[in-house]
Amino acid sequence: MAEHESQEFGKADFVLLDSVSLEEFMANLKLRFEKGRIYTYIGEVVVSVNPYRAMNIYGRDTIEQYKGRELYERPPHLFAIADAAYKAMKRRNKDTCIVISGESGAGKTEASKYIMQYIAAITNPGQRAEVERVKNMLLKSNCVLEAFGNAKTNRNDNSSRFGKYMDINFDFKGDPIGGHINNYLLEKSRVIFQQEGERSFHSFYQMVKGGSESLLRSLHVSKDPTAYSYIKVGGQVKVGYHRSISALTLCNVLVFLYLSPCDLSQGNLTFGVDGDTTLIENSKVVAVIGVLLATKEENVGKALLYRTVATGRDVIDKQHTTQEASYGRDALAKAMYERMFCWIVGRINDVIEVKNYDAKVHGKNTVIGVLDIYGFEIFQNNSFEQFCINYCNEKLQQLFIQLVLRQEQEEYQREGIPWKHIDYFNNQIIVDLVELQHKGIFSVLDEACMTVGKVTDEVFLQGLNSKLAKHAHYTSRKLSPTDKSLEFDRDFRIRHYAGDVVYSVVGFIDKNKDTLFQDFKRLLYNSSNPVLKMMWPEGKLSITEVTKRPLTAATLFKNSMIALVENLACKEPYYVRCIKPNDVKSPLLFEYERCRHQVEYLGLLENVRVRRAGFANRQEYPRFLQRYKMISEFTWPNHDLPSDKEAVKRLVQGCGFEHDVAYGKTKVFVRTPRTLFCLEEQRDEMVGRIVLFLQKVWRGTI
Ligand code: AD9
Ligand code: MG
Repeated sequence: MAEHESQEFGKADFVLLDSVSLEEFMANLKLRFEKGRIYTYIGEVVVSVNPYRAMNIYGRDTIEQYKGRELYERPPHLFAIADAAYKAMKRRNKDTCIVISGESGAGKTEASKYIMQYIAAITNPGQRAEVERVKNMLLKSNCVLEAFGNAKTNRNDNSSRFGKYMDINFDFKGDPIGGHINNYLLEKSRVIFQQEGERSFHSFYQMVKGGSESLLRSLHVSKDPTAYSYIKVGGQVKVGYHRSISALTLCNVLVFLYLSPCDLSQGNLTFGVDGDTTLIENSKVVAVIGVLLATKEENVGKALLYRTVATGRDVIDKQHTTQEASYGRDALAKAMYERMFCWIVGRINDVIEVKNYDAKVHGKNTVIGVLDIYGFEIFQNNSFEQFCINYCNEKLQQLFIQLVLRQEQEEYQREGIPWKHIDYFNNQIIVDLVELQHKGIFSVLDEACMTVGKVTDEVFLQGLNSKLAKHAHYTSRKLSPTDKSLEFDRDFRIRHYAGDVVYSVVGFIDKNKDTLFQDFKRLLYNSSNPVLKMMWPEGKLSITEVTKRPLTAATLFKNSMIALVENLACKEPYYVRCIKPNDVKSPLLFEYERCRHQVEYLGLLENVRVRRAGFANRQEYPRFLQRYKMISEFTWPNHDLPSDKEAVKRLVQGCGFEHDVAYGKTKVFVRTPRTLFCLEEQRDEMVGRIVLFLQKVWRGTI
């Protein structure tokens, strides 16, 4: 018996459980985890539990076992889902996407890398050089982006601090010919601050610890990470998560050499006062920044201490207070890192973009998208970044509901298939709470930011309280004064689909406005380093030309999420649902309650119910008939029944699959994949016979 059909390892598909209850589901998940079977299906959805240990299941031999196979032929695996997405794309010319979701540390990023490795391994049998180049770049880009965009958090030592959606383009042969990466909101505040126990982005420590003596000297960088206030805030400078710095040379990350050290140096800049004058206390640092930014030292000093403002027709230099100067310094450090990150993504895109492909000659190029985004997270202290990250996870959950739970049920209703509705929690209400025009939290935040004069985070919180007082998923200290989880006046709480999160409003206004004084933009634009100059085109504008208010961080993020969801929704989706078994990164521990919670909020049980009651496959009558009509004497070569529906009924009856099929208004629904396999087999056999017959006719032997 094949392993996945054996009882010893539990059920390979939750759909096969004897009865669908939370207890049975959990027992199966636990058994499989303990037996080292980290993947289980719900139909075509892969449920994955993070093993927290190296598994010997991703090698070349395993890849070979999954190549070209149907989902049910082998034990559940990411490779099977990757193969299914690939086959759908190749055989049916469909754009597909693989959406990987789950909370922080659940294994999304690792899964996305295995999926990409699989796709790379099974394509380009002809070893075309250009395709090999593209494949290498796609794989290596992961390394670079992780160095710059991942960091140790208290949830995950290698936590993605940006969202990533990667399209891989394929030619008509099914070989990758290019790709494109979209990145979403980098958590740039990490450049200047980390919570206790956390670190800044890996790249800083990799540079300080991994850079050669001469490189560091030329960059004026110390080998001691504790020398830098920006990257030691979290008290964790040890390079626990270490990837070789050589990966960085790959895409010629020139700017890394200038911007990261510059960020580091800047963190050490402090400001003081002398009478009415604000001063830079450690001018040596300014000199280093001047060198690194390829600009004059005095220009750096001026941009840090003054702001050019237009008053009527006059343009004057207004001196910063020490507080404003520190704010400007931090804003600059964050902005430079973020621009660098986007620039790196842009360079990778330049290298991997599809070139020389003529759709008119070669046919449409198709796409597999892989989404690996930051997972839902709750920290001791949750701010604007967590709010955005958790909103993003709400959006993805909503997409899952739409595509997997709702659309499926609606289709049965539409088609008149007898169907008992399966209830699930619809998180649209929380998505609305965040993003609805005029009433949602983002709107209230934008309104507060738009207000002229000094707006505080508290004003924003008041706005929330007055607009959302009655909302079932919102509360705050003011609205629930006796609630113990709301410790401070600045706190508000959202009841997310995945749990309650208390956010502190402190910093929301600043982070949303995301102001960077124009003086800095001009400083960078005027750098004699051409790459830096290119990164800051808006520095070209003079103070009197800058009038337009840029979109806020929240609006930009919301728009990018809406676009992402629209993009995913028009592709054929494949899902990987990742579960984190414990909070201590142990390979042995299956914390029951923690896993149960995830199974519940991910809607996995509902997924099983819909799937079990539902049908694996559906096809419109004419299409079904077209494909299988040769199997039945009533339908081959043409039928004389009153409708295609009647003909399909006749065909199915003839094959003896009546019990496994339902007839909708426009489509026939097939419950189990096995029936489809049988139909396919019979079809193959008949096609073979027909071909033989025709050959004989042509040869004149009949
Ligand atoms: V976050 O939302 O970016 O914070 P992810 O991406 O869900 O999170 P990640 O893939 O980074 O989590 O996994 C966390 C850690 O779990 C990894 O660094 C590995 O140490 C471990 N892990 C995850 N998946 C596997 C696996 N298939 N095999 C072995 C794994 N270890
Ligand atoms: Mg990740």
